[in-house]
Amino acid sequence: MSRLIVISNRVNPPADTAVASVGGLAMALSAALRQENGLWFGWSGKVTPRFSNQIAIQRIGGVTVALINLEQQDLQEYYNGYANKTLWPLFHHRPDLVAFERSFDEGYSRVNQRFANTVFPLIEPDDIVWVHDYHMIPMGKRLREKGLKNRIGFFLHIPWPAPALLTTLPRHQELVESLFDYDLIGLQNEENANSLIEYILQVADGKMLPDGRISAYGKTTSIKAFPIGIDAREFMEASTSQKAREYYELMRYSSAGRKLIVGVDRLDYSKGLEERFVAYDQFLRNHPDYQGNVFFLQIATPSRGEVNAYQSIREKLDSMSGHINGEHATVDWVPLRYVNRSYRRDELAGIYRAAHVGLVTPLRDGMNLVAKEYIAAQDPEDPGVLILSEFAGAAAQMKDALIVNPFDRETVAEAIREALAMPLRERIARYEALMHGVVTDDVVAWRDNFVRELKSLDQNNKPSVVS
Ligand code: ADQ
Repeated sequence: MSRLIVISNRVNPPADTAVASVGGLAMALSAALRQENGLWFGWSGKVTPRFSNQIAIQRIGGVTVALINLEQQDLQEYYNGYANKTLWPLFHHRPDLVAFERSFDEGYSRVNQRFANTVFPLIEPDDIVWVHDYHMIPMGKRLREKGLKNRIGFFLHIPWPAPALLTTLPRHQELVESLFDYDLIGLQNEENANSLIEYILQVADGKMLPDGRISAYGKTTSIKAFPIGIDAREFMEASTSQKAREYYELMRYSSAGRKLIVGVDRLDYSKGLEERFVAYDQFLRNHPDYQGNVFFLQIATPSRGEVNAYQSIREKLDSMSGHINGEHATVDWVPLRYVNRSYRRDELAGIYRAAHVGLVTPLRDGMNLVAKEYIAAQDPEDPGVLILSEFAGAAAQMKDALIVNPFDRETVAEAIREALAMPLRERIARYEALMHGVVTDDVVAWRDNFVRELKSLDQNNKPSVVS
């Protein structure tokens, strides 16, 4: 029987669906694999002094996983290095934060090769292989070099940059060429798919074929948008669970009749937290009538703490939150609660449900699952309002949110005011339209659409059903 073999950098399914794994990829893949006969291969999160190709196969939270450890040098050069100091900032439009170092390149190639060597013997002829994200771009090529003939798909969870930006990356051609060993390449939305296609046509002298496939470097592949979703049913259930109710009550009790604005993010410069704090400060300045009647809860869980850019954004936010509270707080009111810890999913669901406004304003984001979780957790009879950045992939689908430019603090401040004052009828209309999308385009639809498309390609990567 054909299995789905998922390969990603980190493998961390939550042991219990109510418990969070912070990070969109972990949430999406564990939801996608729970109902599929499959295997999830990747890094255990553990670091050992020397690399060993020993694999630990376990079952966690309904998902079968095959785990390997990284060695210290891999962690520095591949994970903290090429993945998070080179590709992540470049793909999130932050060339100022990009570090290029030869040792990072080497670490990236080495770990991809090691992953390929280790996973290869686990793959059977009928299996479908699905590789995930920027850590693993060359994985398809490495597996083909070992003789793997199976269908191999790739999905990028983060944005694909415009060609002008990508060409600043040393050996950018090599990276893009390696994508051509996949049968299918999935991106979060059309804009990202078009950026990759544009690069292939302009820089790699590629050609679009009449059947929609694209060829370059003597090979052919397919590129398509597959917008990721959440496990909407699970999240809706979580939002009415006992734990969620406790958190809902806690938030309502502690807000003492004040309106609540919520933000939930990994602590990452791409999430626009500094700009969000500035916009909230602007809102308080523009609308003194709201002083004392509203508060903003920002939950930001530290991530990638070994990378300098993450240390400095953390320091900046500590200082900004102190300033905002110092400036506006009164003896009985704190305008900003800034929290650096993670919460269980059912706790988060209760917090989202209690919030009148969900503030999701990344500067650049592949999709952003928090926007979808916020909507799924709302009370249909008295829903909150989502404010969403136009630069989140989710904005292409969630058009009934209040869409803002996160760099423009006056616009975000005005959207906060509009959201807080929005009449019930309009809130319900927007919520219903958004909820329809969240439920229809959920994580199962995402997985099924991708896998169906991958299976439909014949051995020569031609669509076997011509529509
Ligand atoms: P991320 O950058 O991690 O994901 P996002 O899509 O918002 O971003 O997912 C974050 C996940 O972590 C959500 O499920 C959220 O609930 C959870 N989370 C965040 N902070 C938390 C906290 N304090 N406590 C508990 N849980 C918390 C990457 C891309 C995104 C893309 C996803 C999926 O960067 O653009 O949407 O992958 O493809």
